[in-house]
Amino acid sequence: MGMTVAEKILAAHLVEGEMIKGKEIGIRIDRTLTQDATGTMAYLEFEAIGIPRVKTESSVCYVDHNLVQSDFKNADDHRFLQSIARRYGLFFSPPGNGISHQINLERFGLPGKTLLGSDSHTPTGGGLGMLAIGAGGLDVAMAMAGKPFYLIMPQIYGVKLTGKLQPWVSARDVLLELLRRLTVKGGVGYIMEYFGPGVKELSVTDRASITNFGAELGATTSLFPSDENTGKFLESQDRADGWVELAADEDAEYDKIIEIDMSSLEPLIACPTSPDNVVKVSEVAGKTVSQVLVGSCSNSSLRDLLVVAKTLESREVNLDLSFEINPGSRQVLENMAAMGDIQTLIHAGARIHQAGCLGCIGMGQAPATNTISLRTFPRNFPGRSGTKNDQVYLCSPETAVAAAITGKITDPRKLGEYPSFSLPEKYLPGDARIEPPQADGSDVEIIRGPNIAPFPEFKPPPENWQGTVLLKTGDNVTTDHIMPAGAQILPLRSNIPAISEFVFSQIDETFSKRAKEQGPGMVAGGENYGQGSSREHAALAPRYLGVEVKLVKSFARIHKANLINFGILPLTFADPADYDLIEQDAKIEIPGLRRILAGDGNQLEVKINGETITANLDVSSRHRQILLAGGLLNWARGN
Ligand code: MIC
Ligand code: SF4
Repeated sequence: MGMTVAEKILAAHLVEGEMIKGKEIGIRIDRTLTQDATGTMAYLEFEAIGIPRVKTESSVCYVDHNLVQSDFKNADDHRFLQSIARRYGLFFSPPGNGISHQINLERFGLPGKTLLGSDSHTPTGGGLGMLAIGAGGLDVAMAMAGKPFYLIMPQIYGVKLTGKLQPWVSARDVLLELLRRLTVKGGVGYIMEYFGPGVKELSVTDRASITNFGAELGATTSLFPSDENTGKFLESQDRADGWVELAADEDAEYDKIIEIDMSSLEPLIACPTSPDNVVKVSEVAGKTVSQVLVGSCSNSSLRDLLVVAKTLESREVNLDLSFEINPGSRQVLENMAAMGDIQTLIHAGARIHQAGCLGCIGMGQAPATNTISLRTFPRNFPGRSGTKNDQVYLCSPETAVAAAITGKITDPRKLGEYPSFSLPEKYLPGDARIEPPQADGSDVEIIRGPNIAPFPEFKPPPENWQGTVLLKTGDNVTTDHIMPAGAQILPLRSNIPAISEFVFSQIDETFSKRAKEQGPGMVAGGENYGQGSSREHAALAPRYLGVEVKLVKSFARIHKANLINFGILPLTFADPADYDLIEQDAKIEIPGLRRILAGDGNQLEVKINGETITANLDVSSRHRQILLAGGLLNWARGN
């Protein structure tokens, strides 16, 4: 039987297991990326593994998230990361260079390679035909140490693209349509693979915008084939020698297929507070907007900013709103400047920021109280912008600029003729500040600021587990609920005792205090628990507070892997109706836990205030060893 592109790349990198859907496999990782907010912890973990130099083909350490330096903490972390890169043989991309995923497209990504990144939007690289997967920092640290990356062999969801996008409709609307149809859980357990005649109508950056936003479907990753457009893009980046053609075999079989006729799409928008709350722009048109932000790893390539600049030629930004541009990279900024389009943006009234994540993760740019903010970002989870009860809508650059002009949500087709623009045959590289690895970094001193706390130690689980339900949550709880980000909390990413004070603070401000007082704890939840970010802090910080068990209806992929890595038992209800039996403060017992972990049974008994229910323990034998050891680092040290 023929293979899909994803299956071909997996087969070429398989080092453990068999490619049977639903079974665990281990794959070789060619390349890694980290960003600063997850990177500090990933490198503390890498140091704990004790390898003198990264063993990958190439590894890049980016600083793109924590850019606001309101005290010493972020600046200290930047210097720590630079010294780590120099010591252990990594490329280093300093603050101001741009977002990891955009720079990976421009300067590093190649078709057919595997990339593991400590950020959930790593699949952006799938626009180039890369198998690019997001994971927790510890998994990335293991990959840098030359160890395989383990994942459940996903099913393949074929997305057949036909037709051609109409003026004022762009790649962003393709994924908004998929989110509308499939929801934020629709991709769990799948790789989304794009095929069909519509593929050739999309440039690499359009494709990357789609594979990036595909993270919101909960998919393991998303990818496109590598074709002539891929070759052309690499050529424009002076990297044509890395091009290989990659296509699915004629007789490849997809586990599911969904078709999108791009000609029939119209501008779409995700309403507060979930990326799948999608309607046509025309349905919410007329609402007053106070802020429009164009940027983020979803939509800040040169193409995206050019369409905005060209639309603003001889137009002005509405006086009642703040219109802000967060360029994806220094390369984008430099090319825009060389083409003269920065001037158009400045003249029209845009606020132009340094390249980076910024407001996308609440690092500044919080919107005003009770006002609408339109963003070309991938996430609008509640409070993520930094403002309580925020009203963030997610849309394309075209819809964003239409609102910037009119001051209201506006169908961009109302603006008249679509602007014409062309992309450079050769981009200015904009990579002068990317520091290559040192030949020998063994003498480099690691610079640690006072905010960098040592990695906490965790004990293996007892034979009979006893604890208390510390919190009961609903469906689709995000990692932003569990471990919020934002300008106040993000600088604590390298200090687990300090950041743990904020665990679940969005839902219940007393959580961390109660957890510390009540001893071993359990958190109960609904479907798709832990969707969103790859931040392992959403497992590590609760574990530090004594959360040792999670019992939910279903888990998001990366979060479940992070729970296991830090020795938290990931259980699901055998009968989802049992969710109703659980209440906060209930007493929980799991008798014979170590015996069960040491065996191969995939169900166990959980006593809730003395009443017994059955829970599923859906983990591999490797996971069992890790859980028995109290986490991956303990396990790795003992092996
Ligand atoms: C996000 O978009 O949520 C982040 C911030 O980039 C996270 C990583 C983090 O929390 O540091 C992600 O997507 O994994
Ligand atoms: Fe940065 Fe936002 Fe992309 Fe996350 S989603 S990497 S915060 S730009």
